[in-house]
Amino acid sequence: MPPAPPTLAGLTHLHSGKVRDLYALPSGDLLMVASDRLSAFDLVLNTTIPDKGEVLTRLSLWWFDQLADLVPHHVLSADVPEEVRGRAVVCRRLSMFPVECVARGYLTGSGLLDYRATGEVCGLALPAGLEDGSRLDQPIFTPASKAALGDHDENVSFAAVEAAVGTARAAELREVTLAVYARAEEITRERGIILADTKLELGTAPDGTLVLADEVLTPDSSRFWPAEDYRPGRSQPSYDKQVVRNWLLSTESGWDRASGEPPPPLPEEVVLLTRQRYVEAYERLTGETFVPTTAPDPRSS
Ligand code: Q0Z
Repeated sequence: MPPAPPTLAGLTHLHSGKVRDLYALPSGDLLMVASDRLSAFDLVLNTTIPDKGEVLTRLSLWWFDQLADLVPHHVLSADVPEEVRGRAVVCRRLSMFPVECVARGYLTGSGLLDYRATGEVCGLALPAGLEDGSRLDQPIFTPASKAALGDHDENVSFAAVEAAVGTARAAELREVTLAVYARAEEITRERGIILADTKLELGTAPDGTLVLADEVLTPDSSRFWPAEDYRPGRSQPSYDKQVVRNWLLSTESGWDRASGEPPPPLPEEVVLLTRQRYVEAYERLTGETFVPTTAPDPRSS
């Protein structure tokens, strides 16, 4: 069993995703907590990756800073309860759009499946002959409807977004999503990392301002591929999770993905290599050394 979400004194637990937990603060703001949990093959593993929550939280904060001239973000403070220090942020409670805002510069995953079935992704016709990992001539906005926990988001047409949020807001969502992708892709490319796609969550403040929420441009919300290993025509190795996937699929794990059995615990070397990949992604992207926040000592104070 994966670890239960932490209970935090005085806070109301609102939602849990596969690897994150959201709480309401007495102020009316939200506390978003990134755990060290890891998902693979759509399952949450029963082994955690030390520092993953902190690395992703810090990476997301760094990206919000890189994007601040394009779109305001929801983060108010990193001053959080000590038991979640380093891996949580206080954020403004927004009215969220009921759509995942995805930009793709490369074709893979659900976009590839849709393309193979119809020649289109979200109603956008793509040229014939594309394969897994193909770079698109122009990045595309491929919105998805939010599914219940455990279900997959469903790709939807731009017209469906217009029907859900209105034509003017739909155009804004597309514009900001593609602008964020363009900025981020330029940054990752300079650092030898391909940004294949990214998923954003946007909301509005009480005055109607569009605000970027959730986590942004982490390996959990985006596909990062090491540029040196890029070869279209096959599935690309994942920057962060490839070691985990390879081990789970190896005979050594003893796990049969089709069995319906939960995956076995990861060996220590797989945990440490995966932790190192998250740290390396953070350091390569930000140019900063990752120094973990000192873990709170439960015996102190
Ligand atoms: C984000 C999610 C998580 C489970 C709601 N600033 C905001 N205002 C209103 N709602 C949200 C946010 Cl970030 C919001 N999620 C996604 C996050 C655990 C689900 F940490 N849901």
